[in-house]
Amino acid sequence: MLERVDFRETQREALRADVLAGLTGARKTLPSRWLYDDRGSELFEEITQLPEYYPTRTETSILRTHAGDMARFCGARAVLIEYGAGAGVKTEILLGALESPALYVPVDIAGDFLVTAAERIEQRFPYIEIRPVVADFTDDFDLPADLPKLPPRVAFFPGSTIGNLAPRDAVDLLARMRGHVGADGKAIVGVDLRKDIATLVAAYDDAAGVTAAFNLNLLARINRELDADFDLGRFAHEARWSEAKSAIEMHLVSLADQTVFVGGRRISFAEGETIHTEDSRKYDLTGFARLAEKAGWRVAETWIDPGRLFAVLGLA
Ligand code: AVJ
Repeated sequence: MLERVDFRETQREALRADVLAGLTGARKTLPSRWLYDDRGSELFEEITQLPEYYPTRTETSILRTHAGDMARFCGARAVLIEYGAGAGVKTEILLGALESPALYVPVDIAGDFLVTAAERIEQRFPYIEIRPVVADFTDDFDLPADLPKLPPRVAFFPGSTIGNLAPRDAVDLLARMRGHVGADGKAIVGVDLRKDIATLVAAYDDAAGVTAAFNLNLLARINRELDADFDLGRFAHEARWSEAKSAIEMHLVSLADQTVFVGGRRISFAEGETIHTEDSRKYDLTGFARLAEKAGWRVAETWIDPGRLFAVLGLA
């Protein structure tokens, strides 16, 4: 319990530092990881069900179709390390296809979430051993020293979360995975692909307004946790395509000249000024292969849907 209170307090301090740094620069920006408080995670779950949001259902169908191949790619007695504990449908598809015995190592920064996730997996797959690791996978961390090294380890990173990272950070994370699994290890990574801009923009600006609510919840969270006074009616969600970055950018646009009191500071917004809240990069297969090679990987397998919307890559 005490540990949880400490974690919340540390998180609040980190949020305050990020908000002040992000909103006092020449161009206002907030790190996308703060989108996922309880409400944000709930809204993201809703996003994955939207007709416009193709990535989750497409990746899930790729996993279902090719689970057998993926399990063979993992090999016998696999040690599956997941970056960001899913315990969702995608994880269960892969775990369900793995030959037993197997070892599942979910890595997540939220300890209580990790425990719930591990319990669910334990119930569904009693023959799979689980070794949860509490760590921020966007930073360097060590795996438990007694984790088996012998059956090649496999890093699992679904969801195209790799797309939220700047290419340099994506290479760092892929290199960290290489370090964790070793030279004979493997990785299975979900990557959202470039496609026509209308499809991309619609996926991040849905008709029902769920993505707008998801983005605006960041301001509600800052109001809640930092006693700020953002007026949510005076900011609007925007999703725009950046050709230069090959990314969908999410922004919150100020609808008026206004000032907001946040973290003990008064921050001015001009009408039309934005807070940049997320990048979601879209790769083509050769572009991602180049990125992976910089981190010491080669693309060994490409599992893709017939519409070529999304790819699950086997790296070796
Ligand atoms: C789960 C982080 C990959 O970038 O598509 C969905 C997050 N943001 N709609 C994505 C998100 C807006 C999502 N990721």
